[in-house]
Amino acid sequence: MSLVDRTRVVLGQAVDVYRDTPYEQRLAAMRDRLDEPLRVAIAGRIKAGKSTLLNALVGERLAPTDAGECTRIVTWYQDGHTYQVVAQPYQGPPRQVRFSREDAAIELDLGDLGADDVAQLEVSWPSQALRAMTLIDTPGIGSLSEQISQRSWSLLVPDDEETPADAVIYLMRHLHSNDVEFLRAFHDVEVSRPNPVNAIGILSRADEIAVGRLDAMASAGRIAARLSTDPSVRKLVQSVVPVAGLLAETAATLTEVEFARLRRISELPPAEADQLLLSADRFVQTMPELGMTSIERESLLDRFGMFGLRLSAALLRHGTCTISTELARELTERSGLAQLREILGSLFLERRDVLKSRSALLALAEVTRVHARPGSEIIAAGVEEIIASAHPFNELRVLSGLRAGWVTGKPGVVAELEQLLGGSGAAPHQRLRLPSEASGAELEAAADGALARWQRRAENPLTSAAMAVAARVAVRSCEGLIAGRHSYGTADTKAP
Ligand SMILES: Nc1nc2c(ncn2[C@@H]2O[C@H](COP(=O)(O)OP(=O)(O)OP(=O)(O)O)[C@@H](O)[C@H]2O)c(=O)[nH]1
Ligand SMILES: [Mg+2]
Repeated sequence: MSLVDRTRVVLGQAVDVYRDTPYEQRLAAMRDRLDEPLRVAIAGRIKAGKSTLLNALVGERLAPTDAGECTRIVTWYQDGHTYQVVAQPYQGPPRQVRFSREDAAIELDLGDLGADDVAQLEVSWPSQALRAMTLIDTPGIGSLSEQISQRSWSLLVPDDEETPADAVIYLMRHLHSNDVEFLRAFHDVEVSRPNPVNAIGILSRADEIAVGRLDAMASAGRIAARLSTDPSVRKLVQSVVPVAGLLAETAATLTEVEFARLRRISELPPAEADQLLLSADRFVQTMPELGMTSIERESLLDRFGMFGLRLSAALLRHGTCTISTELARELTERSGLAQLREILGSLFLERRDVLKSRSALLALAEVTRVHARPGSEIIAAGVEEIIASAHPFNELRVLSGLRAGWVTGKPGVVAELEQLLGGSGAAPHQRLRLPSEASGAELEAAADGALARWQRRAENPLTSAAMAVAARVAVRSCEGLIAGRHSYGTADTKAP
């Protein structure tokens, strides 16, 4: 039986044990959650670019950016049949919130509710992207003690049993001591809660890194690569990717009017265009013959940033792009969003069942611990059995052990182990370090080779105790690959 099926069964038993108690409904909801999209929270410091990135991922300007009281409320964005916004006030029943679309961005009207009265907002929006994952936008974390930070904090590290998010995208503009403090605190709590296995780091607003110069993304890439190998960062997130969220958001929602204005800039003689794009002030205030008001220029600047303007002008001038859809595609590619999507796919979506089961089992373990009643000890034992025996969890455990530095070895061996266990993606070719077009025979040969190597390591008396345990898990992963039960992310788990 697959991990997610085993989890469903034990949750079903728990619903029976807790029938007619206040927990019955919650347990049933946990079971339903197994069939819902993965829940991914977007977290980080104030103005890190969280809401902008969310919009880029959805491809629409749903989340309010910049000012506005709604940025202070935890907001869920989920796929739905209709467009609807519901507020969950701290007091009183949920209520529908009126919204309008202005300038392509949605505006909410909370009516007589203040932002402080609302525990969370739930936005339903028909969207392909949201069908794969529900996104949770969180208020910026300034200091851990602040009241608003507290809301994000309690979403990510709740006091009670259920973690609302299965995985976290953590935005950092550059590593700040607060980031480390924040990440540590939410990684402290056992295997279940966010740990490097379900957290991805983003070096956000990457276009601003080299003050918007055309090589900004390359510099950002180097910084992100350095961060990704920094041991203190590796303990906290799987990897760090640079993303220029604003550019990605704008590319996804580019209008023909904007395109026409960019074209006008690109048609200036190069020296003049360079002068105009030297600074934001110059762009807004000089060259009246351009025929754009300062308001139009400001809005272009808000949508693209200096880097986006320079890049777009260059792409149009060199003829790399001639129509708006081409420009949009090129900007998306260069924003880092495509790479982020790929990583989200291989690290989160491919192992969504493992991540969802993990959230559910941890929550269930907590319910049985805190609210024991007749029969609950059997449930607790069942949960423990799954957590201890399910192979995907063993893989996750070893992966976090590697990240935390408990499992050590030669760098080459550690790197191989990490990939074999799905640290860079759960697909067989990713585990076996082969190109995606590798043939079945190549995969098989690589899996056989890996099996022999890891068996030797597991049995070698000179292997450290921790590495021997890890090697045995690797052997199981190889056996799984050979048996064709490769997508551990979604498929089976029980030892044969
Ligand atoms: N240049 C540039 N600006 C960005 C980028 N992402 C966001 N911004 C700008 O940064 C400001 C804050 O962006 P938001 O997306 O609202 O940031 P946030 O993290 O959601 O902010 P809070 O929710 O208030 O904490 C806005 O003015 C954005 O336009 C980016 O990738 N590049
Ligand atoms: Mg925000």
